[in-house]
Amino acid sequence: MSQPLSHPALSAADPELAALVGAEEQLQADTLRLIPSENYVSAAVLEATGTVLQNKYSEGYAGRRYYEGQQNIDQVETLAVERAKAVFGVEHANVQPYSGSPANLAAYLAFAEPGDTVLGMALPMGGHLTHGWGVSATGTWFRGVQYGVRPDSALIDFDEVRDLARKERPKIIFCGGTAVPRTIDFAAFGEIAREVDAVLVADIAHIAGLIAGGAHPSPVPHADVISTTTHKTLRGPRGAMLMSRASHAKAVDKAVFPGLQGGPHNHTTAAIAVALREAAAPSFRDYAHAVVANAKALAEALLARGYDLVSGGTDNHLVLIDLTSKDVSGKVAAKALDRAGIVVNYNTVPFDPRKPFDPSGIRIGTPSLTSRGLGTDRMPLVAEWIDRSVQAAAKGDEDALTVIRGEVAELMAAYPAPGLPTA
Ligand code: DSN
Repeated sequence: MSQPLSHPALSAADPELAALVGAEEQLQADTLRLIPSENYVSAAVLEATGTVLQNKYSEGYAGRRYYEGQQNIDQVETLAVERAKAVFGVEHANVQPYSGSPANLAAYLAFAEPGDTVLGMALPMGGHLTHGWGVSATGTWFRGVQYGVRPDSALIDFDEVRDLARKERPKIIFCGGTAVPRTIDFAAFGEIAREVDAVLVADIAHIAGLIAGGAHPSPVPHADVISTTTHKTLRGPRGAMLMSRASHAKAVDKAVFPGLQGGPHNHTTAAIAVALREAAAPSFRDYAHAVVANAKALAEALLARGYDLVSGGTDNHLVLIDLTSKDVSGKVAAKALDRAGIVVNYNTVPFDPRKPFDPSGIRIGTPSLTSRGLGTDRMPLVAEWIDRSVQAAAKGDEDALTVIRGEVAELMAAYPAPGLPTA
């Protein structure tokens, strides 16, 4: 069983807050974390985020700052930039965006004017808010046109994407999303974007680690700009990057600073550099392939138990379960799973007749459990726990959930999580 980190200074200065941090460490140690956008960072990445680099202001870019005292910070940022370029094989990298939404907003600022048309995947079909969805600033300040998936296969309908692009002539096309269980065909998107003279932004936030580890095709030959967070499959700190061809470097940099942001978060930049060094190691390739192998094994085990999976399975780290046939809503199931020590999020499924706040599906993924070292042999047990929890949710059987929670904690104790202390 894990013990809370001591955090001596924090405990002395603010015991109330230190206790919450300790409780979160315990929760992350004891539970089976299946949210596909989450992970466990290494102790080295954690340490980098807690350094004095956070004390420093550095508006500008290495060698071109508006504040003095950048002797070390310039080198930190240059390391992160060069490592990003090497890991992803890109000509330009900007490591300053605070997170994924600001990174995407910078792409709008760089390549479109307010009121321009942008084409992105609809949120309920698996896209992201910032791909032009109505409630987001990107769908308010820009004219968002949205594509979806085919009703029969739940795969992206490229005929629809091409037709919309020809008709609407978007300035920007976004590909990628938050609930897409299948390989993104960057080449197909690139061809459409070139035909209509649009800038193609590949949002690889979910799959950046898989791309870095060679477990998903790279968008590099096809996309003009690549946007990613750094904390999902890439296993870095909470942050983001924008990468591009050299010809777009100036526009990207100007949009991030001074267009949208002030000083970069230098402690985050340092941790991004550490994560990218880890991503360049051979063991990261094993991790990336294991994430996918685990997701496929988990999908198979769920199918064998009669679960309906959006698109029938997965090619990546993510599985979207449609619970309609199980007579339990996504929200009820997610909350029951949480009580059983299995952490997921409820999610819409394509063409969901239910509302986003209580949709038909749950979204699960394998990055966190893979980082703890669980392999495909454990996925039938994970599927069994999910199945028993969903059945317990349908029956309101709290005792069953308590039993599962104990079983989960026992197995998790055998797989210490990176960055968390072990007894
Ligand atoms: N919140 C992220 C996710 O969970 O996929 C997307 O921004």
